[in-house]
Amino acid sequence: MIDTSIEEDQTAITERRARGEFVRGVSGFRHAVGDPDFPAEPNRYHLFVALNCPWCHRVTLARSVLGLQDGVTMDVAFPNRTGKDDPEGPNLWEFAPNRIASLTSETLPECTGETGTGRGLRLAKDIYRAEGSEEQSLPILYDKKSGQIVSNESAEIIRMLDASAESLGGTIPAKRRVRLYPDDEALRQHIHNLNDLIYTAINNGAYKAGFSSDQTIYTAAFDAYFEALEQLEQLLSDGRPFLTGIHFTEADLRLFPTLYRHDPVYYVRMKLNGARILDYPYLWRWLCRVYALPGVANSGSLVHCRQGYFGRSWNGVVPRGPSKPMSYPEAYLRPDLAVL
Ligand SMILES: N[C@@H](CCC(=O)N[C@@H](CS)C(=O)NCC(=O)O)C(=O)O
Repeated sequence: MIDTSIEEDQTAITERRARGEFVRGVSGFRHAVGDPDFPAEPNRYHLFVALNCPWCHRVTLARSVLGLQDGVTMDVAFPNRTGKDDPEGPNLWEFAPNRIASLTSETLPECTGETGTGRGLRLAKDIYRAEGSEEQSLPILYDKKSGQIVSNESAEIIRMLDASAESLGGTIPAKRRVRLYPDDEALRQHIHNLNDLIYTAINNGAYKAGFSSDQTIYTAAFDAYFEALEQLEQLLSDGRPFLTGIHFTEADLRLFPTLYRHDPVYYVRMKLNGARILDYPYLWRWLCRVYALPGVANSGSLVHCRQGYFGRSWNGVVPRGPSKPMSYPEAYLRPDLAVL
């Protein structure tokens, strides 16, 4: 049985997909930094990400809050995939720093070429092809020394970065650095339980709502998503700053990418228009609190999110809002916007 806090159950995947259910596949590369072939060393590992992808957002967050910006290098793909006129085919992640975003009519300054392999590849798919794999997903953790993919599973990548932060070249001294997955067994159990709920109903649930073409599956995903938000609002209503108590952990990190996208993107794109996060005062304060942590604000980009999610859906036009009560992400600097 697959751990549902990491990946979806793959039972009857063909039939489920044929019925219109969005079912996420499994990640094929599951090595770990710390394995004999992949020792933890500064400046040996590289991340390939797209800033609109919420799974990539987990790893950019972990890299920043752990102070690994120097120790683990990174390339950023353009938020829209290749088009149908591309010689390699449509729907592929591309490293294209010169591509123009329709939202801004400019290039996106965060986008880079591909620098991790030393071969200046254009597509993420080319990184997989070099290993005989047909996968194409981001994020990828890559070993620059051996020229191999270590892992393409974000849930596991963030654990590795946390466990080996020091040896990977982390710049924050251990006593000041957050521990995403602390040693305490009871706390770990609490994190597992939260991960399970957050992955199934919220992180992946948002995709199930937005990308399934069956009304019944959509309705179930919509209901589960808002029930889970309600449950987390209750949990935070005792005044605790973070989900497990006083410390920011992996559970908070994994909730953040979805809630950060909810009001400005998912409310419309994933048809999750039951409520805004702004309508949940405790969740809103939690969101602002996490946004204010050092390294968090600049590990994501709502420009990339809006360009990526809307630029490939419907007619490709990107909605302008929200503008009331404020534009985003500036709203995340205002915990007081939601009245307790
Ligand atoms: N299990 C993976 C899932 C990653 C994933 O689904 N990434 C999406 C982007 S949001 C992707 O690249 N999918 C492949 C594709 O659509 O071509 C993880 O969490 O790391």
